[in-house]
Amino acid sequence: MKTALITGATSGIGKSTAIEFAKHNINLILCGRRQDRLEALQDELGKTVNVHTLCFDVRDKDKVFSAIENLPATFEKIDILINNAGNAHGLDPIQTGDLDDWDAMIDINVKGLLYVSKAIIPKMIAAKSGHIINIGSTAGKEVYPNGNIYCASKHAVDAINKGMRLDLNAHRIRVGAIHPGLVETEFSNVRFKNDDVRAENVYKGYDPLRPEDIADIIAFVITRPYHVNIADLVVFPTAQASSTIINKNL
Ligand code: NDP
Ligand code: 8X3
Repeated sequence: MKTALITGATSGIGKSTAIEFAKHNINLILCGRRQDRLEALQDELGKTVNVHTLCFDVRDKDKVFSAIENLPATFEKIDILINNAGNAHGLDPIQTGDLDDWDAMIDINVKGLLYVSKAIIPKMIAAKSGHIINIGSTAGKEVYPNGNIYCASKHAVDAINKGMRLDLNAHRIRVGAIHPGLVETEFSNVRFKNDDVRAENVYKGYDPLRPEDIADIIAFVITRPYHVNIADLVVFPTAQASSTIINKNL
């Protein structure tokens, strides 16, 4: 049986991916900061597969490394890494953007992804196999008004994904990114700091992607034969053509 480590497993895309992977009999290492949610998922999915939980903030370099270095023996070999933890914080013009929001996005979406990857890649190199999926965003392919630093963080994920694929090619490790458009999760609640009405409005008037849609695609990607590496995949809801063109009349 394979083992997958999923960051940001407590909500949205990460949680749906954990549920989908359990259906594929993949053992799970589930990560996030909300211990109660990790425990609830462990109770639910532990009926089907082996589940280990790691509660850490991806910004905390020491905790990331010590958690991954001290995994129980049965979870030491990680076949699949889903680098998913991340969020937008704020939606402000560059001239009025909040410095703490900028720090959060760069530290979580970029540096956190790097810390987790750096802790796991040596294990994959030693095993001469592994599959890393980086969750980017359409915000990593284009820049939209007021998206500035979130878009920059996701452009960084796009570049890191390409760099990982080049450097890990000699080690037989598969690397690819999935770049979703609008997915209804807790993403906008976080972006708008729990202004739930504003968050709900983001997804009103059209049919957005659901986290299960992305989980389904991730499951497809990881179940291809080993010689197939899906390198880069952009997924919009049908109603969306770009970050700013959304057809609310479908
Ligand atoms: P959610 O807010 O629903 O989930 C975000 C997850 O990331 C949570 O599990 C959260 O867990 C975790 N997380 C956030 N900050 C940290 C941190 N500092 N340390 C550890 N874990 C953290 O959003 P989504 O599911 O939508 O987002 C998942 C990924 O998908 C993100 O990278 C996002 O940028 C990307 N994405 C989302 C899109 C969307 O429209 N929703 C579109 C394109 C990409 P906890 O709070 O428990 O730590
Ligand atoms: C999330 C999608 O358009 O809100 O990455 O940036 S968007």
